[in-house]
This record gives sequence, C-alpha cells and structure tokens, in this order.
Amino acid sequence: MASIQAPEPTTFPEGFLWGSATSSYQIEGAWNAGGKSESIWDRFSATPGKIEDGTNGRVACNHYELWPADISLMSSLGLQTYRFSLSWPRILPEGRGHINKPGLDFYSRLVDALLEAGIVPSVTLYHWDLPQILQDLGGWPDRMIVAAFAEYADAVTRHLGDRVSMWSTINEPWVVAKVGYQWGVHAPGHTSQREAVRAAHHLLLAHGTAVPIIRANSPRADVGIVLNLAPQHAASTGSDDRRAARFVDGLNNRWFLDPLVGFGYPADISAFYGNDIDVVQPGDMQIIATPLDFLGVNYYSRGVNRAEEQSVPRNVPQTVFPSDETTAMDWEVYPAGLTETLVRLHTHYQFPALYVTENGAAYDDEVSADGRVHDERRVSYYRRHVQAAAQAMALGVPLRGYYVWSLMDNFEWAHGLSKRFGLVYVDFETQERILKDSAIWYRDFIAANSIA
Ligand code: IFM
Repeated sequence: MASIQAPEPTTFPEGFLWGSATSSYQIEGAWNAGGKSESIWDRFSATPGKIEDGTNGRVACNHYELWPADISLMSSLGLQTYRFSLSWPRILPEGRGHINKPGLDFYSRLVDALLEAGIVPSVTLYHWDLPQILQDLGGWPDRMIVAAFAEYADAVTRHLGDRVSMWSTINEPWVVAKVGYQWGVHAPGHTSQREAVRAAHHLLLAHGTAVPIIRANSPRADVGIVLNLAPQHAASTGSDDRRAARFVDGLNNRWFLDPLVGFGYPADISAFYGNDIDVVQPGDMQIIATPLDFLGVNYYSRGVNRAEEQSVPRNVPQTVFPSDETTAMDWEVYPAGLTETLVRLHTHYQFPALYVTENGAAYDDEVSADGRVHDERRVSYYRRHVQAAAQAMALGVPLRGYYVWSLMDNFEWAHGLSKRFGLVYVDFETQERILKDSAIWYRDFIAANSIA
C-alpha cells in the first residue's frame, strides 16, 4: 500500500512581512474629539436606514484612546507590520488649509510607538472618511478634490515622512466610486453612474498627483495604491457567460489596473460608459500612470458571472456562488483566486512589488463558556490563503508581505458592527479585547514563518 506523504512545509523568505490592517473610521471612534470635523461616514451612518444594524463608528473600538493597548496586542502576536489609515477630517478639519495639530500628533505618537515596538507602519492616506465639507463642495466627482487631496498628502507626509516607510494613497477606489456614488450603499449614498465614473477618475488622478509629493517629503519610502481585486469567472463555458465575466473584469479590475500601468482606460468599458467618461483632460492619463513602488491587493473572493442575470441599475451581471463554503458576508471562500490574481498582476501588469494588503473573513464569532473564541473556520481560511500566496511566489510573483483583515472586529460600513472580521474579538459594550484562536494560530505561524 502506498504511504501518504505529509506535505512539505512551505517556508517564506526572510524579510517577508506579516501584519494586520485596519482603517480610521472603522476603529478609532472619537468622531468629534481633538478638533476633528464631520466625515461623510459620520453623516451617512447618522442617517436612518443606511446602516443595517443601526450602529455607527462614533465609538467603534475606541482605538483613539486604547491605541497603546492595541499596539501591545500586536506585539504579543509578533506582528511585523501594521497597516492603518489616517482620518483626513482629523488632520484638516476644513478639508484644506488649517492643519489640526492634535490630529496630526495622534498619528505621530502612533507611528513612534509602532517603531518603538519594532512594527513597520504602513499608512493609507484615504480609506473612505472624506471630510463632509469637501463632499458639500462636490466630493470625488468634482475635480477640485484632486488639489485638496494633494494638499492633504503634502501636510501628512511633511510631518510623518521621516518615519513612515510605506505609503498607500487610496484604498479601493472601485468601492469608493461604485458603492458610494452609484449604488448608494456607502457614503455619500448617491446613485449616479456619471458621478461614479467621475469619482473613479479623480481618485486615480489624485493618487497620481500625490505620488511625487509623497516621494519628495518621504524620499526613503515606498509608495503605492491599494485595489480590491477579484477574478471574474464565467458561470458556464457559454460565450455569453464568458462575455459577462470579461465585462465585469473590465468594470472592476481592468478599469483601475490598466491606467495605472499606462495602458489607458480599457476600450470596451469606455464604450460602455459613453459620455460619462468626458471627465478626462489632456495629461491626466500620464499622471495616473506615474510609476509605483508597489501595488496593494485586497483579496476576499471571486465573482462568477451569468449573462442572463444582468441586474439593472447596477449594470453588472449577477454573481452566483457555486460553493457552499461562504463567510458571514456570503462571500465564497476561494483561495485559488488569490494565486490567480497575483500571477496575473505579475505577468500582465508587472508591478515591481506586490503586497496582500487585506485578506480575511467574517464569521458569527461568539465567546465560548471557556472565555475563548474558537474560530476554526477563520484559521482554515487563513491557512489556505497563505498557502495560495506561497504558490504565487513559487511561480515568481514578487510578493513582499501579507496583511490580515482585520486586527480586530470593527465597524463594517453598511453592515455596522454586526460583521466580525478580527483576529481579536471586541466586546463593543465594554471594549474588552479577546484573542481569537485565529490570532493564536497567526502568532505561531509568524514565529515559524512556515506552514507545516
Ligand atoms: O472592511 C472592509 C475594508 O474597509 C475594505 N476592504 C474590505 C473590508 C471587508 O469588507
């Protein structure tokens, strides 16, 4: 009888960075403390009916006060890097002009404490909490936002650029544009394709405009952008389904990837957007294609597309999930899609370096009688995705690090506090933090730098 061989352990290169990620509105709370002004998420989550469970981010994880304890948690897990975002309205309460020193000081202390703990800060400038005052002036669909973002990027990197070695400009421009300005599900809750197309263009233009500013203020740092990417598969081998998959790939993936590397906007999707793409001005595409040091990839699942289920008004084929393994978000667990995405980015787009800037799963976690959170499905999710990342590296992909989404349970946007993505369980009443089993697994895995 043939013996069953144990799989070879997969070991990651020395210097590969393991971390976790969060964002300002999702964890900080302190929505009106220290001179911070209202953000579009403060306004949106205070609007009845917008957040599924009626919660908001006013307190969230109260990280604004509990950050020293949160850094201790990271240290106890052996995290080597921490990805977080800055709140624009905390730093520039009027959107532009006056810099709010207490806001900047908060992040300055955070960066110093992370460095002190030996944790590399990876800072995202924009993770969705636009100052409401800038939305009142037109928000991302208005070209004025590009200069405003440049000013914000300059203010921040002048102050933190000596200590931060990894900057991302924008998190998930597709979500900002589509979900916020076309589907109305995220702040500011608008439902206009034209606004979404304009917002997407200005997000990319703001990114490209900010890159040289960041480099000038933070010359030793790497600069990139973070995209949410999901392979789009066809539900069958039929040509209609394959066309549908290609179309959604264009809307969600190619629309952002192609211009970043100088290919311009994809012709098929430009034709679909028609006059809505009249926002592009001479010189814009060169700015957007400013070379990057890295691309950040947020990977959660794939899309499976069926042509006959085109849904109006989203103009996207319906996604069907063929697998019965889904997370609490109803997203299919599909680790092979991570390998596929990373390999595609390397072979077709050739970014100099890649990071998985988010990967994770929400489950309905509960504290057991023994006081612990036994989230074995999350452990399994992570194991398989880390393995998928290793596979991509074996195929030559220059992957340099991986961030779990998220360090701790937090405010999951339109779902409120109801979806738990954390390695750390948060009791939102008491602010008690409990390491889940997945946190213990991640700690041991990082220490070994290898999957046995
Ligand atoms: O919580 C979000 C995060 O803010 C952006 N990427 C996806 C996560 C899970 O939905």
